[in-house]
Amino acid sequence: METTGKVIKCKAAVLWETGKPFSIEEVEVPPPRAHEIRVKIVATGICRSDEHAVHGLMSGIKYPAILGHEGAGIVESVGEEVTGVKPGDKVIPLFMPQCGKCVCCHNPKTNLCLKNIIGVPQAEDEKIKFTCKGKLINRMADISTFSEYTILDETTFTKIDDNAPLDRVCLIGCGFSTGYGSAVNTAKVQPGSTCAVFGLGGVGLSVVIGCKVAGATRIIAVDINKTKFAKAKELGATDCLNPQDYDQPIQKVLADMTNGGVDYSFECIGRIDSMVAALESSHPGFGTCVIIGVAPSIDKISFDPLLMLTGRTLKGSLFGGFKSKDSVPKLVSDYMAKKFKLDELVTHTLPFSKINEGFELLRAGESSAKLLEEDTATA
Ligand code: COD
Ligand code: ZN
Ligand code: ZN
Repeated sequence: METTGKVIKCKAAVLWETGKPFSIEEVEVPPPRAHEIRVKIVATGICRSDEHAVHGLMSGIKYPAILGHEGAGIVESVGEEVTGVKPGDKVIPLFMPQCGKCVCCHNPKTNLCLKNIIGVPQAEDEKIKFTCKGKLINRMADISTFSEYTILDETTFTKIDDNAPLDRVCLIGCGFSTGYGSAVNTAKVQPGSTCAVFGLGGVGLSVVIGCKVAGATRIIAVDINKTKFAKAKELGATDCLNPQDYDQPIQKVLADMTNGGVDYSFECIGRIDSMVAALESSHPGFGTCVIIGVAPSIDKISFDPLLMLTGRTLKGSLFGGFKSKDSVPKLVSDYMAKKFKLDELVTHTLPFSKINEGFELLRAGESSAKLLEEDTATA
C-alpha cells in the first residue's frame, strides 16, 4: 500500500481537556513497530465508559487523549514479527488484551490478562501513538477507536471473518460481549430459569439477549426510563418494571413476583443501591447476582452479610468473561450464523464528524448504542 511505512495524517476526535467537547483534528499516526499493526477504523460505537472518560472518571487515562474502545476496522499495514494477519484483513480492537503468556491467560477460569490489570511497565512514549499540532496525544485502553487510523499491539486485536459487517460487529468489541457474556459465561444462565436485568442500556439489553439465548423462561427488565421497554421486549424480556411505579423497594416487588427471588440478577447501571437491590432480589440458597456496572471508585458497597450466608452468590464480570482474542472471532461467526440479535442495539448511525452529537444522544438517554461511521480517509 502506498501508505505503508509512512506516517499517516488523518482525522481523529481529540479530547484536549476533560468535560469539553471533542475537536476533530488532523493527527499523525506513525507506522507500526514490531508486534504492532496499523488499522483503518471503519466503525465505532460510543460506550458509557467513553462518557466517563470525557469527564475524567476513568482511571489510567491521561489527557489530551483520543478515546473510543468499541470499534472495528481493516488492517492497513503490519509491523515486523506480526503473524496471522495481513493488510486488508478485518479486525476488532480489544480493550481487554489477551497476551496468552501470563498466569491469568493460562487459567481457563478467568478472562483477565495481567497486561491489563497490573500493567506491564512501559515507558510513557511507548504508550503514545498519536501527535497533533506538535503535541503528544494519549490513548484509551491502548486502542483509541475515535480516529481514522490507530495502532494496535498484537495482544489488543483479533482477526475476524472477511464478510463481517463492521458497522454491526463493532459492538462485539465492548457493550454486546460485556452483557451477553455475563449471562452465558459468568452466570451460566440455565434453561427454564428466571432472570432480572437492572438497567436497559446497550449492556443490559445484551444481557437480555444472552438470557434469552440461554433459555431463560422469565426475563424481568428493570429501568426508570420506560422508553427502553419496547426494545427490551423485542429482545426477549417477558416483564418490564419501573421502580418509580412502586411504593415498595424493587427487590421486594421482584421477590413477590418470583416466589422469593430470581435465579439470576444482573446490575447494568453502575449504582451502589442497584447492586444491593440486585443481590437482594436473587433467591436465597441458589440465586446468583452478577455486577457489571462500575460505580465511582469512592463509592463502597455495603450489605447484610446474611445475604451471602443464606447461599446467594455474588459475582462480577468484565467483558462478559470472554477471553478476548479467542472469543471475539467466534462471537462474530455466531452473529453471522444468526445465533443472536445485534442489529437491534444500533439506535443511531452518524458520520464521525458528528461525534459530539452522538455523545449528546447518550447523555439524553435516547439511545442504547450508537454507531459512528468514519468519514472518508484523508491519509
Ligand atoms: N434504576 C433503574 N435503571 C436505571 C437507574 C436506576 N436507579 N438509573 C439509571 N438507569 C438506567 C438508565 O435509564 C439506562 O437505561 C440504563 O440504566 C443504563 O444504560 P446506559 O446506556 O447508561 O449504559 P450502558 O448499557 O452503555 O452501560 C452500563 C454499564 C453499567 C455497563 C456502564 O455504565 C459501566 O459501568 N461500565 C463499566 C463496566 C465495564 O464492564 N466496562 C467495560 C468497558 S466499557
Ligand atoms: Zn465499553
Ligand atoms: Zn495475559
